Amino acid sequence: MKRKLAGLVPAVLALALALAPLGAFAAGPKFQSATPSYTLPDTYSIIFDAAFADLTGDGRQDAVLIDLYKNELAIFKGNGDGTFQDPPSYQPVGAKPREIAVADFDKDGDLDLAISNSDSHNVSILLNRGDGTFDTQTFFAAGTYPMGLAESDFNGDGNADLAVVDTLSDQVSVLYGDGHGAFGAPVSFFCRTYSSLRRCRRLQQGRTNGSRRLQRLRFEYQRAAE
Ligand SMILES: [Ca+2]
Ligand SMILES: [Ca+2]
Ligand SMILES: [Ca+2]
Repeated sequence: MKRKLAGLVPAVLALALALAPLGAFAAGPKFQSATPSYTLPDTYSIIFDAAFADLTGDGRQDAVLIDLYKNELAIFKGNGDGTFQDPPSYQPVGAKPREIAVADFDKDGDLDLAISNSDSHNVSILLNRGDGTFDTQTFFAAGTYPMGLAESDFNGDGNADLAVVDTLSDQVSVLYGDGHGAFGAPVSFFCRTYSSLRRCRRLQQGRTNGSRRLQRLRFEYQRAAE
């Protein structure tokens, strides 16, 4: 559903890498220059995560970048030929946004966005109007200093849920979705020890065919422990 580039990268780099042909990586660590490239206009912009999904419903992949410095998203609409419309549109999010998850949280047929905001200790939910514009964000509490973020239907009720890694408390918080774009209070699982990590693994395994999600959660655990 999306491609992600996690971590701190220069503001111009994320889309440049995204646009590089896959063949450029096949023969070794050679990078092909990617043109055009896209740059966020603010000198201090810091792209912390990126996601690629069709947010406008036209069958073309769009790009969403998190600007950690400005506490906002930049959304580049895709042209379907490897280029994007520039300038992007912007959406405010919480304090120090970290990661993006994409899913249809209100089950109306278009893709919505969830953003973990570490310094406001919550998740922003942006519901898509169907054309790549979004309703005013809604915040949901997500533990202490949330960073890593993954979506899945963890309890099998057909509604997309969120798992958030709370980096200052070494725990994973799960926010269960109601299928209308809202989420319940976070349910936390400690992951400091191996036994409690196994409990988190079982949480993931409760999802049907959830092996890929399991790997993701384990990865996030490792990041949280750094
Ligand atoms: Ca699109
Ligand atoms: Ca939706
Ligand atoms: Ca669910």
